[in-house]
Formats: sequence, structure tokens, C-alpha cells
Amino acid sequence: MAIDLAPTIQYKAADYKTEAHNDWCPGCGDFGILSAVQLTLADMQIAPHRVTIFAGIGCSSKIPHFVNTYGIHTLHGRSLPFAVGAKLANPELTVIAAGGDGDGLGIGVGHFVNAGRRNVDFTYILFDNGVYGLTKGQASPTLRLGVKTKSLPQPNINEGINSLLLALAAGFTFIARGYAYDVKHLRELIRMGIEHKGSAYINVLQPCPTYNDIMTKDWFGGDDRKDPQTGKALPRVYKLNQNGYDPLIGKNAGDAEIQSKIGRFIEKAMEWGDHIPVGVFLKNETVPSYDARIAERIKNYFDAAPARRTIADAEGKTTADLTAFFEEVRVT
Ligand SMILES: Cc1ncc(C[n+]2csc(CCOP(=O)(O)OP(=O)(O)O)c2C)c(N)n1
Ligand SMILES: [Mg+2]
Repeated sequence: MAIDLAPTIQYKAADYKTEAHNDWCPGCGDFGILSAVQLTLADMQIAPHRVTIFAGIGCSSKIPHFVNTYGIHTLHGRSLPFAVGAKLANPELTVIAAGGDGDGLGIGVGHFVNAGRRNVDFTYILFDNGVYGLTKGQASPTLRLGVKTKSLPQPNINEGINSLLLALAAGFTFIARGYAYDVKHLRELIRMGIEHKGSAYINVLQPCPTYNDIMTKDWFGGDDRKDPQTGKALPRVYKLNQNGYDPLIGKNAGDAEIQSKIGRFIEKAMEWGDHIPVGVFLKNETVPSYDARIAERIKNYFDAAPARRTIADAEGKTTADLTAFFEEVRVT
């Protein structure tokens, strides 16, 4: 009788939690994002050792300590080069990059642009609170012109970056925005980002209860603007797909369809103020992922990717021999 070797372990969200001490402030939006990541990994039944989370530096960038997978707390702004390298070395790995708006769109923005244009298969979750939380609330690159948050002596003198438009220009092929306090919705977005074959960017609006006293949970929830009839708050955040928005640019989409979908994307990505859309803005299937492009040139790439190779013998002496790998590279 054949022995069934299929894995029987059922992972629960608790299996992705760690005992590490968490020093995020009470009420921080980071907790919602952390839960969404753990729940998504359980939803998808991805074994903890098959996932690596790379982060930069900041409050949000501490996330690898709290998720029971492999994780690297890298340098400020450097999560993406690590994520890209890991995915190329081990294409079987589920790669998540995570970090703050300061980390990813300030010091790390060059990597953001260059990662996007490669379309490597990873998911980047950007915690967007409009401030440098860890260093006491300076304006981050996403804080808009004229907004004065708690630590600023005067209103912000710079215009904020629209990271959805930047992600489009850079070449990300999956672009979404979530809200940290809507964990159920965010969990779906993260799943779709991981399932997407290519670079996925998920911007997450994440109130900072300590330093961002303008874009608060109450502000996003519209507590200051009530429906005159019902007296109920009118939330500023709304779901894109409520209005029949279709983010998909299918594999065989023609130029006209691509242009019209990009046009609508830009329109939606520019909405802010009393109407802030969340959901999937774009899923472009016309661009091949980077590993697929590599596999075109290196025929045995998926079978013999660098991480699958034996690199040392029992004594630790190197046995690395990449000859066969490079013999496959076609120079035309
Ligand atoms: C090279 C370098 N420059 C500056 C800093 C100081 N620093 C640490 S975290 C940070 C920004 C954090 O903001 P963000 O990425 O938005 O994360 P948050 O704390 O808001 O989650 C800065 C400027 C650093 N650690 N390294
Ligand atoms: Mg921040």
C-alpha cells in the first residue's frame, strides 16, 4: 500500500505568531496589518519555513520579529534588494517585503522604482502613516502639502508622493491599497498580492495614534462628518469594487483596453480627501515575471536555482560548482 506523504499539518494563524516583545503603541494600525499577514498565511496554508519577510528600519519594519517565518530586519530602505535577491536565489520561496512610508519612499525609493521595473514575484506591503513614527513623527514622503501633524512646528512645506502612481510608473503589475483597521479586506488583498505572478505593491493606510493627529482612525472613519438624516458617520474610505471597478488587464489585452484601464487607474489613484478608495487598483497580466524571463535564458533555472545547490560538504568545504548553470546561459 502506498504511504501518503502529503502534509497533514493544518496551519492556524497562531502558528505564525511569535513570543517576541512588541513595543508598538497601543492602537497602532501596525497591529491590524500584522494580523492580516498572519491570517493570510494561514488562509493560504503556506508553511512557515517557505516564507521570508524582509523589512527595513522603522516601527513597521519590526514586523519580521512578530511573524513566525524566516525574516530579516535589514537596513533602512533596503528591504527590496534583499527580497529580490532571495526570490531569484530561491524561486519557490514566498517573499514578502514590508516597511514604512519613510523607509520605502524616502531612503528606499530608488529600490522601489528598480524593483518594480523587474517585476520579480514578491509582495511589498507599505505601512503608510504619513510620518517617521520611530524617530518621533517627522513628515514622511507621503504627507501632503500644508498638513501639520503633531511633531511639525509648521505645516508640511513639501507635496506628498502618490505612491500608487509611482508604483505604476515603476512597473509594478499588481497595485492595491488597504486600510489597517479593515483586517478582513486587507487579508484578501494580501492573498491576491501573493497569488499574483509578479511585483505586487500594497499600500496600507495605517493611522499612527502617537504622531499623526490628522489622518486618525476617526478621520478615516468620517466621525467629523455625519449623515444629516441618520446621524451616522460617513467614512472617507470606500471600497473600489463597490462601484464596479475592474482592475484586470488580462494577458491578451489590446492597446486600447490597456490605455483605458490605466486612465481609470490614474483617476482613482488621485482620489483623496472625502473619498479614499481601497481595493485592487491594477492587476496587469501582460508583463512576464522576472523569473519567467530568466528561465527563458537559463533553461534549468527552476530545477537548479542557486538555493537548491549543494554548496559545501560535511566539513564545510565549498563544493559550489555553477558550471552547469552557466552553460545554459545563451549569449545571442
Ligand atoms: C541610514 C539611516 N538614516 C536614518 C535613520 C533613522 N530612521 C530610523 S527609522 C526612520 C524612518 C521611519 O519611518 P517609516 O519608514 O515611515 O516607519 P514608521 O516608523 O513610521 O513605521 C528613520 C529616518 C536610520 N535608521 N538609518
Ligand atoms: Mg511611517
